[in-house]
Amino acid sequence: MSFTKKDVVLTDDRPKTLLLQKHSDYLAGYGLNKDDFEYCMTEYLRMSGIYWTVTAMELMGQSFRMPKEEIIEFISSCQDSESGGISASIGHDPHMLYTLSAVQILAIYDRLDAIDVEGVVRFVKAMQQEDGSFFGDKWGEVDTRFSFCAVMCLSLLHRLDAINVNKAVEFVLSCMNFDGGFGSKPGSESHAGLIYCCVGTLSICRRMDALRADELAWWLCERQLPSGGLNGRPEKLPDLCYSWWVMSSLTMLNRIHWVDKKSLEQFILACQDAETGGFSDRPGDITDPFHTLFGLTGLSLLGNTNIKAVNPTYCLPQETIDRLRLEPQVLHI
Ligand code: GRG
Repeated sequence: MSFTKKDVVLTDDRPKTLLLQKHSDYLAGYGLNKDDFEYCMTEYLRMSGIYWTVTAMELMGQSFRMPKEEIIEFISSCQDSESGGISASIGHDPHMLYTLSAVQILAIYDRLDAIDVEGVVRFVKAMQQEDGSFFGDKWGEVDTRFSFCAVMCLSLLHRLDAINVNKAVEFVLSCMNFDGGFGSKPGSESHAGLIYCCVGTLSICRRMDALRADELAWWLCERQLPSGGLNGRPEKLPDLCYSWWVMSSLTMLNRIHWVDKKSLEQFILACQDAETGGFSDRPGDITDPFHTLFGLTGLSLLGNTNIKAVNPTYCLPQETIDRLRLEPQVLHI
């Protein structure tokens, strides 16, 4: 019996070099027409969309093309004065995901003074539950993504002391599975996106010692398919964004060399669109800012020197992390 993995084929007409200028033009033009259908349909995640774009432009050295003051003004109008949390767009409900994106953008811009920092701290603290987990918002969904949002957000504000860090770590560790991976809550299937969140939480809280590093890294490197691309869990197609979720985790685990870097690089380059600019999930699909960021960050982790260094824990330019004097933990063995 033979087993074939679900995969894609990289045809010879796909791009093989990095098209930086195209990506800068694509992102600079994205959202210029506020009536555009795709732009309107993504209002519910606008704050994260701005984070993906601002970070990608920074990493390409193209930040001067972004309307910085307009973005800062927008972020401050999205903060809810009562709860202190930040929403995806004006008039939406505050949520941990968008609070983190807003803080990340302001960290890049060195403009954390533009929001009520104590309000953000109050919001994040109020989301922590008795078992150490975090709600995403007042409606009470629990997910390891929100644990990561909480600790990353507070660490960028130098206010990790506001929550019970030991309990936050304890909850994340209760989500560890038999394969060394993590899911969204205790007993949930291991998934590379959630593994990034859990490893990132432990990196910020400096508890990387609690991981089963070899087992976890083995599971992560098994995500690579014959095309060179990575999937997020067994039996799934490759998706460019796992070049970030998997490779950032392996970088924090100091085991990035367990993946075939050359074939992953070829897969990432093949996901570029030579006409429109930007990257897509798989070769030939429509591009978007989310995959454009993770294509660039994936290449940065692989050592491409045309892109600035990205920090594997924070998914922010390393220069931002250095300026804030943050020291996320990376395994040395
Ligand atoms: C600072 C970069 C950064 C992120 C903040 C929100 C968050 C923290 C992390 C999200 C991690 C995550 C869950 C990523 C997965 C995203 C994704 C492609 C989900 C799709 O799920 P499925 O089931 O995908 O459709 P597969 O590939 O398994 O079919």
